Amino acid sequence: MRPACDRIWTHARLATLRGGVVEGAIGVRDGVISYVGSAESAPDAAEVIDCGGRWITPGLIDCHSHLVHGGDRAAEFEMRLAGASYEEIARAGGGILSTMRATREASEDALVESALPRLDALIAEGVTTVEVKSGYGLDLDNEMKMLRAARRLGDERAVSVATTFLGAHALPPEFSGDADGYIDMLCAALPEIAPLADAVDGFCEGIAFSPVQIGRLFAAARRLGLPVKLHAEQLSNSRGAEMAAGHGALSADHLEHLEEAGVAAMARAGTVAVLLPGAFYFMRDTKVPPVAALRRAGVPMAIATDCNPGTAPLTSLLLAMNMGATLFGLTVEECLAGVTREAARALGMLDRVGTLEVGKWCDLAIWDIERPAELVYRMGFNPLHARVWRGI
Ligand code: DI6
Ligand code: FE
Repeated sequence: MRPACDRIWTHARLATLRGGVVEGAIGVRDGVISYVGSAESAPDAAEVIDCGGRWITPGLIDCHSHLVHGGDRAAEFEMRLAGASYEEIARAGGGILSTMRATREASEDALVESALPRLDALIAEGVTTVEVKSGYGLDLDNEMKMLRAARRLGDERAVSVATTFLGAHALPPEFSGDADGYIDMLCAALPEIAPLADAVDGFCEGIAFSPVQIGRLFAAARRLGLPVKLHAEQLSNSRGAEMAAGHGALSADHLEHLEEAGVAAMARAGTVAVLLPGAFYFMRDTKVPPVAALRRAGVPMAIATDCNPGTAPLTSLLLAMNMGATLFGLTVEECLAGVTREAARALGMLDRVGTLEVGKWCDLAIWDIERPAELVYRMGFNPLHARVWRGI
C-alpha cells in the first residue's frame, strides 16, 4: 500500500507562522502538506529526511519585484554618486524611461534570460514564490511581452510566479501631456491583458499618476475580477493608500509618507502594508514608514525586495529583512512573518502558501540556524540548508 506521506522531514523545529513553533515533523503528499506535528505520531512515509534539529520556515515569498526588465541603470547610479538627483536623471530622459527603451528593445527570450540570474539569487535564499510586475513596456505589446516573460520564469525554475500588470508605472513618450488618454488606453486594453495578470498595480505619485487616474484603472480591473495593489506614498502623500483601500486593495506598497487617515483606511479594508526598505536605503531616504501606527491599527506588514534597476537593485530577501529591522524597527517576528504569511496575504495566496499548515503547498526553507533571529541579524550571509518547492 502507498505510504501516507511521500516524504517526511523529522527532527525539525518548525516555525509554522500559525500557532507557534512545533518540534517534530512535517510531511507531504502530492505536493501538499499532509502532516505537521510530533515525530511520535507521524504517519509512515516513502522517504524520511532527518533535519538534525534544523529550523524549517515556510518558503520565503517576495511579494513585490520588478525582476523582468531590460538593461540596467549602473551608469545612472554613478551619476547619482556624483550628485545628480533621481528626478534630474528622470527629466533628462533617464530613469524609468531608459529601462522602458531597453525593455522594448529586448525580445521575450532575452527578458527571461536576463531575469533568471536575479531569480536564482532569490531562490538561493529560500524564495519559493515571487511576484513579478510589468511596467517597463508601457504599451500593450511590450507590457504583454513582459508578463509572458514573467510567467515563463515559473516554467524555467521550481518557483511559483504571481504576475502583476503595472502599465500605470510611468507616462510613455507617445502619450506625453496626456496622462488621461494613456489611462483610457490601459482601461481599454485590460480585457486582453487580464489572462496574463494576477493583479493590477499603479504608481500613484506626483511624478506618475493621480489617485483619480489610478482609481479609474482600478475600477476597470475590479469589473474584470482582478485584484489591485498600489505603489503609494513613496515620495509624498498623495492619499493613494486611501484610494486603493477603497477598492479593497490587496496591498499598498512603500508608504514612507503614509499618514493616519491612510493607516485607518488600510486597517478597515484589510490592505497589507508592503514595506520596501531596499528602495528606502538605495535612495538614501530619511522618512521612514509609520510602522508604529500600522502596528497599532493592526495593519498586516510584509517586506519585499522591490528588485528593480532604478531604486532597488536588490536580490536578497534576507537583506531586506535585516533592513526592515535596522532601518524601520520591525521585530524579528514581524520580519519573518513579513516574508511568509503576510507576503502571502499581500498576494491573495494565503490559502495556498505562507504558513506551515496541512492543506497548503509544501514550500519549505530549511535553515542552518539556532534561532530565527539569525535570519534577520546577518548581512550578506546565507544560512539556507535546503529548499523545497511543492514537496520536492
Ligand atoms: N517606485 C519605485 O521605486 C520604482 N517604481 C516605482 O513605482 C522605480 C522604478 C525605476 O526607477 O525603474
Ligand atoms: Fe516597485
